Amino acid sequence: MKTLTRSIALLILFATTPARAGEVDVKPEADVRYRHDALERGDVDPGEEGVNHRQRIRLRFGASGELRDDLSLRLRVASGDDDPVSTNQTLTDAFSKKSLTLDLAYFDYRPVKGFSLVAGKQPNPFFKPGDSQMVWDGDLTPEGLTLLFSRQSARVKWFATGSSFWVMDRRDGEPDAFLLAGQVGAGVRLGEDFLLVASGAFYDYTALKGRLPVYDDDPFGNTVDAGGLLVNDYNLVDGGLELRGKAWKLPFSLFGNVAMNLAAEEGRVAWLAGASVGDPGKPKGWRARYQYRQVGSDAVFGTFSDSDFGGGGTGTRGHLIDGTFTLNEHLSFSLTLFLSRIDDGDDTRYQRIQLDMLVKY
Ligand SMILES: [Ca+2]
Ligand SMILES: [Ca+2]
Ligand SMILES: [Ca+2]
Repeated sequence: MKTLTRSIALLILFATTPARAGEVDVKPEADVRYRHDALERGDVDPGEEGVNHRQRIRLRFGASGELRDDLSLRLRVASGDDDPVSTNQTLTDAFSKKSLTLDLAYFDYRPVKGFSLVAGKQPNPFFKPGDSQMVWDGDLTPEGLTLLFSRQSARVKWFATGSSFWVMDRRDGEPDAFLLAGQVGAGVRLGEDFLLVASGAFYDYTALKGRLPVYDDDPFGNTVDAGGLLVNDYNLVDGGLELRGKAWKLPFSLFGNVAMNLAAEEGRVAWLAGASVGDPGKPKGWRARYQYRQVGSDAVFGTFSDSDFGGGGTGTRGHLIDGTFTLNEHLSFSLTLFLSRIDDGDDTRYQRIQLDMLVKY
């Protein structure tokens, strides 16, 4: 199946290379990240058993085509196995050949000004304050249909997003599991230098409660019963706020995100607050960022939340510090530090350092 996916993906990529594309405006995209990852779980001294060093690569390679003014399509393959929240490939197994997977495959149709219909395996359409991964891991590419609306006036940009995503296709009369999601928000310009973005969302999962976890038989921190079945439904309300601006010529951002699962009785709240300074978007640009996060065991759906913080999933709390330096338009460096604890009854300490080199075009 994997070989088939890879062959189809590569075929389409070749078919859309600029030389053969005729009138269509095709843009290739690619990035490769090389990462050193050091994880320490539990109260052990560094260097002792319990610290795991590893190096990992991530490749993403694709193309997008503007077919008409109102229609575009995009395809991307990535390294890794089929993990929904990671495309990393650990360097291991005697230089064995590594697999490619289908990461994005969708089209974007804009029949009316301000409206957009996105269909397929697509980028996450929801606004996330400060790139927060509390509810949605940054690698997640959901599958289904999204309708987007946006309207720009002099100082305010309104946006509304509605999605119907297929979480699990089941058969033999078993109900399929969906994620039905809606988000509304606005970005407001305040004076010359400030932008305030506020959002509110409702994320309703169907047909999860009383069933097995949907990926890898792992609830990723969510509560399961003695038989391994999910105890709760997930009906999330989510609020986000971000203030971007400039102070003493330095770009900064303040951000916060709160989510609550209305269907759970315990561990139902998650929140995050943080700040960043700098802008890594240009050559010689840099950014330093800090956030504190607390995620109740059933506050969000664990399978789709951050795969790195606290070892991944829910039932975590702690600090996240990261810095990025962009040397030139193709090369940047990052350092990320996780200082967290896991709500596993023992309050296990989880620390992690990631050192990244990223090359992209
Ligand atoms: Ca991830
Ligand atoms: Ca079905
Ligand atoms: Ca529900």
